[in-house]
Amino acid sequence: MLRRKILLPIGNKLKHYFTYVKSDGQDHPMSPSDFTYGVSFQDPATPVMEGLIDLHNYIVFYLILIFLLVIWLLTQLIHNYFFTFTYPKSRYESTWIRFHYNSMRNITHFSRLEMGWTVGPALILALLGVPSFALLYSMDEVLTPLVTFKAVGHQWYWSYEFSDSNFESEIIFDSNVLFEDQLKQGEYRLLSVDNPIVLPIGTHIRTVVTSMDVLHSWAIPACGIKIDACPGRLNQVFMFLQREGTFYGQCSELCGVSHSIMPITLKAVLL
Ligand SMILES: [Cu+2]
Repeated sequence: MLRRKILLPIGNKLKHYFTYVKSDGQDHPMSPSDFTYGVSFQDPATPVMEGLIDLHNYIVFYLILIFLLVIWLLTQLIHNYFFTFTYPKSRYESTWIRFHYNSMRNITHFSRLEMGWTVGPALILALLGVPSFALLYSMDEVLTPLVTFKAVGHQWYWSYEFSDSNFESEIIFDSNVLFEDQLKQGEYRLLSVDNPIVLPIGTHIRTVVTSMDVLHSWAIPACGIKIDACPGRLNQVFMFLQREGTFYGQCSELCGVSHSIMPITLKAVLL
């Protein structure tokens, strides 16, 4: 009864979230990266994104400790404040008030404690700063890239240029969004483009980002990339794709009325 009336319907509802229908019409188990209602980061495709996720988890550890400490201090404060203005109604209450008075007495004008709560946060900041700077500078590291390409922002599409001397001839193409009536099964609305950029895995890639008109931002969360595209200026960013896949991003700088229709689709392939 319980199983048929309650558990099975709930299970079927949940199954809907954990499966998706592929083009063959069959339900297939989802991989964690396909999770429709995910709230965390996308699966990383580059070492930089792995580092960013690790740093995030590291910082959240301290964040939880500080949160618990502050909540504990606040409850103690409210508790003691309450007892300060309470006239004892019984012997039991007066014992409690005395206990709290005695336990709080040492907290005011306590110079060693004050030194502690000055030095403690400074130490925590240093603990957060060291891995953060290490990651920041490693992201800027220039490793001789095999492929260099240029991503140029336009109102409102991206164009890509492979005009490196490594290539026999220049490859220049525009990458426009696919509108709803152009989408095929498996493509994403406002994320899929007609000409995705195809890049090799397992090699160092340099992206040079600029803009033709206004500020745009070239961003792919799975690759840990978000870099401004400024007119008249070249910004460079490095990536080392570790796995095959299709990675999506969007322009991340408010650039005009059609800011939402200039996504980025990157296909990482094994060459
Ligand atoms: Cu833009």
